[in-house]
Amino acid sequence: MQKKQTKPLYIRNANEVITLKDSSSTPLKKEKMNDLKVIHNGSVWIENGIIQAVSSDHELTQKYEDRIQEAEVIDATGKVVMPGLVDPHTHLVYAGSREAEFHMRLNGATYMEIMNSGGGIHATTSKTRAATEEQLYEESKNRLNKFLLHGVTTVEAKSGYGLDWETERKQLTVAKKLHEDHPMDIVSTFMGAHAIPQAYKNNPDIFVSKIINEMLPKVAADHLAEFNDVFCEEGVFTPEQSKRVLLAGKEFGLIPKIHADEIVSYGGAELAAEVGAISADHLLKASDQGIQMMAEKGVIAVLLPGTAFFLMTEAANGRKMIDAGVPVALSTDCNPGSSPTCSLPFIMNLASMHMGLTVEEAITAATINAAHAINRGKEIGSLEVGKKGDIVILDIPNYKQLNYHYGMNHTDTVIKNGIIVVKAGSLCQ
Ligand code: IZC
Ligand code: ZN
Repeated sequence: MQKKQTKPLYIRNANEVITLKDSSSTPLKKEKMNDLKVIHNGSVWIENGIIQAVSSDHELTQKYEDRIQEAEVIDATGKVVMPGLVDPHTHLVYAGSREAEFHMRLNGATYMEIMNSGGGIHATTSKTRAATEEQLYEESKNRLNKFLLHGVTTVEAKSGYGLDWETERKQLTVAKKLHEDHPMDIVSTFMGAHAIPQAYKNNPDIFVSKIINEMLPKVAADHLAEFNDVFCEEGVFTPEQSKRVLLAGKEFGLIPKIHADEIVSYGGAELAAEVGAISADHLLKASDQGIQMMAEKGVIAVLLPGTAFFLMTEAANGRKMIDAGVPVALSTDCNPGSSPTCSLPFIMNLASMHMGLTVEEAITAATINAAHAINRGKEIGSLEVGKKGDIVILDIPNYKQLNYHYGMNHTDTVIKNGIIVVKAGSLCQ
């Protein structure tokens, strides 16, 4: 797909342009999450992939009077224009699928029981180890296309289905290649500490040392990731082991992230605050003290209500976290076991229905706060002069309909780096 646009792009006269304009360079908290800074009858001028102006159609038509002829014009009359959605937590690069486990769960088995009997993450690890780099690339590219069709223009992608260096590197290499070849931007996270491999079942600390002494140095030396994540959960990595891995990653310049307090309350939120993680993700069972500590340290809560939905458990208490002053972001958690979806808009709907977020808070959480959760708050997540031309045009007359028609895809047009990549709901080739 093409990566360069020569003509300026002029998106004109949207019913609503959701700008999320904010002069601070930190994630939005509390009542600020409700302020979308909407322009009615708004327009956006993009050039060289970067937003040059966002204002009323009247103002921009005057400003660019002499240049409209040379621009490619998109008429957004009757529609909503908003920042491209950002997904800050995905397990994008994997092989195969696990629908058989879904049926086992429908018959009463739990996610952890399946994992402990050698399925779950272990099943995907076997398939990912066996896949060629080309197969992994094709499967992951397919998912990226589905994300784009749902208005997502940047995703974070974790490794963690190798649990050996060769396969972890293969996953991170695929993510890097897709970042270069595909219109989507991909931000990589190393997650060697995703599960204890079967071979180390009785010696988990030896595996932890392997991650620290053998894998992390190579991730850093080859610039394969920016973040370092750990599945801190009872039966997986203890808070002590998680802390070792995260602090060691920090020594190599990798920013900590944590899968925290998903299934039991395990001190994950507290650990996130203690090690200075950029985000703590899941948090269904986070303690009040952990939430308080996250608020004090400004750790972003990346909430994944699709996972609770798919595992048929109660979602995290997003309302309580926002009220406590924790900046909240949203994500699909796209993975083959606990959240096989690329629909971030559906996750936004769940955030309102099952976590008590307003429509406005859900939009903030899937754009500017999600961008901050992957350290991209200065480049994406809002429509402001100087930011990337990453924009979604929705075929709805006002943003409140985004969460209202649940399970539907309103994406009409997607613009990535100032280039139209989805038109009338279909991918441009
Ligand atoms: O493949 O099950 N929770 N990691 C932690 C996952 C879910 C992914 C999976
Ligand atoms: Zn995850």
